Amino acid sequence: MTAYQYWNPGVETMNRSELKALQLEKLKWAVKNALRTPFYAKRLKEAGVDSPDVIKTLDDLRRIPFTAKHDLRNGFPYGFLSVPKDEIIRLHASSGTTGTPTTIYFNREDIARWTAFVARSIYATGCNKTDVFQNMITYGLFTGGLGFHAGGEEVGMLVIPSGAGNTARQFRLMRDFGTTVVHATPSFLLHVESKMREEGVKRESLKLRKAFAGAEPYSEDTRKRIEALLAIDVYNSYGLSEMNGPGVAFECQCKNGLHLWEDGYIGEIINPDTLDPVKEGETGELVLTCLCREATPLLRYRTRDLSGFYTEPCACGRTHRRLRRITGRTDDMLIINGVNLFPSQIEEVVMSMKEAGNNYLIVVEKEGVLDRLTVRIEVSPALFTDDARLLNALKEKIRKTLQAPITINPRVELHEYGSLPVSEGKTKRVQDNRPKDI
Ligand code: DLL
Repeated sequence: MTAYQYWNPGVETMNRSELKALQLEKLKWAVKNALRTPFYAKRLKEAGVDSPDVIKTLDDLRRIPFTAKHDLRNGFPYGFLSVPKDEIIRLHASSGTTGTPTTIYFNREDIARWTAFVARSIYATGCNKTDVFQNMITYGLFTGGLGFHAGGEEVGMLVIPSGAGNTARQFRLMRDFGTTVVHATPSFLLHVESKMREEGVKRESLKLRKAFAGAEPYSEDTRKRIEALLAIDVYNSYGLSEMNGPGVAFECQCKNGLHLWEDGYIGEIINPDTLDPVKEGETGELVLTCLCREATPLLRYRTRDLSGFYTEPCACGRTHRRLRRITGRTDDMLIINGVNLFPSQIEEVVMSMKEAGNNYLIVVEKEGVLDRLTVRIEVSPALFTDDARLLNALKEKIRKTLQAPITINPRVELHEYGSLPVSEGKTKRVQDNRPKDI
């Protein structure tokens, strides 16, 4: 029997009606904060929510309009600030693609509350103060570095702020200090494994037993691959800068969906087209309301992430609902000659094929009037050969395996192990080279 670890059993296993009562109380607090910001003062009043007293039950949440990323951008720099500037002690920002950053400000209590959620998440995976934690992710404006750093310290682990990149140094730190847990993007973990082989690092020389992997979508097959190659347990970690960063939803030792910490966040799943709630258990866009940050309130924020709630309870005893693995975003869907394709569909196939290496890239181009999909795949070192006949047979096998589930006939290019670009941060798996004005 697994002895499940709770950071705060009173809250983590609270019955659903108590949890909802707590959410209602915190929602009123969040609305009160929001009314102090220039953005919500206008937006909420227009919607008739001019006081927290309008919120009488959790269903009244639906009286609050959605907030979108472009609202945050338009509110830059201080449109969402609810406290005097001299009370804020930190900011985090994501640059996005269009240039104007989305910026979140924290006061001292906000940082403490966020840290407690990250600590709870780390503890839920079975880590404790005896662990040595190497945080192999970017520090800086990105929330993954400082967020996990503070959470790890709160748990009492020895935290090594190694940051991302430089695998040779990562291996040295792991050996010197007996690292037991690492945090990285899943693609960086795959890269670490390739480098281990290349540099002849023996698995037995390391004490590694767990990894937290998140910040980008990955499939169950990718998790299994990392677990098998590195002989560790991998826990899925979900968060976004707008909701503080990591520590929003996290897998427990059951590794079967991510507990959304519902005393910190209210989660809704909506149909992104009609904006109506989907039926219990169905997939849709995740909308989050932050109940744990004072300085920058965000209510009913449209994450664009696609997920859904599991309906059955978790064996660990936690009552906070679990989100299914995030498969992609409403905005990363590719339309190829009219067929909808999510990059995650390709990843599932690539990661389930033992012939495929750890890295791949999806390229979309125009060929005449038609779209052309090419999947560049690294091949396992043992299979890469000069024999054109063998390579062609392998290419054909991969092409057929891909074509069946995606219903698009892709061009497959095989690449030598370690030759496709690797990123230290979030990996860009899609290159859409089609002209934008067509
Ligand atoms: O990625 C926060 C974070 C840091 C999460 C470290 C986990 C670990 P952003 O840079 O704002 O924040 O990016 C947020 O990344 O809306 C999702 O689209 C995606 N994402 C994050 N975690 C996962 C995950 C951080 N576990 C955006 N699975 C989110 C799938 C994820 N996508």
